[in-house]
Amino acid sequence: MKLLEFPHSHYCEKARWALDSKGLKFQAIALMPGYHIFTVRKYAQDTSVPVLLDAHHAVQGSSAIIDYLDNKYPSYLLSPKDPQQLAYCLQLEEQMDKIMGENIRTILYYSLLAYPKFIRHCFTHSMPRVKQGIFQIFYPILRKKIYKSYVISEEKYNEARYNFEQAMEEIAQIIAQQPYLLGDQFSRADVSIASMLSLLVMPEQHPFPWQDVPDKQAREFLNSYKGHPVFKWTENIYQKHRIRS
Ligand SMILES: N[C@@H](CCC(=O)N[C@@H](CS)C(=O)NCC(=O)O)C(=O)O
Repeated sequence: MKLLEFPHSHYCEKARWALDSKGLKFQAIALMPGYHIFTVRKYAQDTSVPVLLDAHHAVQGSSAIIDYLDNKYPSYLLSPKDPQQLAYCLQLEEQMDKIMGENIRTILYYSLLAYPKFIRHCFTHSMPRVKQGIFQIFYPILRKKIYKSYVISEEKYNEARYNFEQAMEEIAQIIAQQPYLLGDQFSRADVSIASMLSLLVMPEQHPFPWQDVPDKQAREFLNSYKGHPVFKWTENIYQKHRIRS
């Protein structure tokens, strides 16, 4: 199996985690941003990663990848079997993939796009030097594209800060009562939300080689959540459940 990815992407981390949790061997293939659309479009309708390639199947999107893997490899399930729990789980996953996942991306890119070396590391650390050089050359174009797609404006940044905070409080209320988002059972909801927060927590069990964040505003944002119960919960979930195959 192959996973088309951007190494630092929290949605790609979610897909990798699902593969690892089932003990499946796969090759993660980092794509060059911008050019990725030509590769991804060979297999899928949209241009986004992750995309899982398994024999004759191409599965795009982190949630669809979990659906596919649970269906094909049911001996260890991430989806709950009970239909009511499943409906709640999928709704929470979808909501938090959006509110946590999209907003943390906006917040971090807002400050960090000004640091080409840092962004180059995020996308190309596993690539040969020549590709890193190509990334550097095209970065000014890519920077504008990322800003336009994911940051948009200062107003959107402020909205993202507010919405992210609300989502953190919502999750804090759930995990105050129970160890996992569905109660006593570890599930895809935990994988999803912990993955969305991997960019905040930067856990050591995560396969990405984290670098120090070069920007003061971004550092202040990250540090402001260090004592938060959901930050600690994410660290614990990573420690207990992020086993790499
Ligand atoms: N809902 C999707 C979101 C995936 C997504 O937003 N991927 C971003 C990277 S974080 C991407 O590939 N962006 C480039 C593009 O859409 O062409 C999922 O869960 O996989």
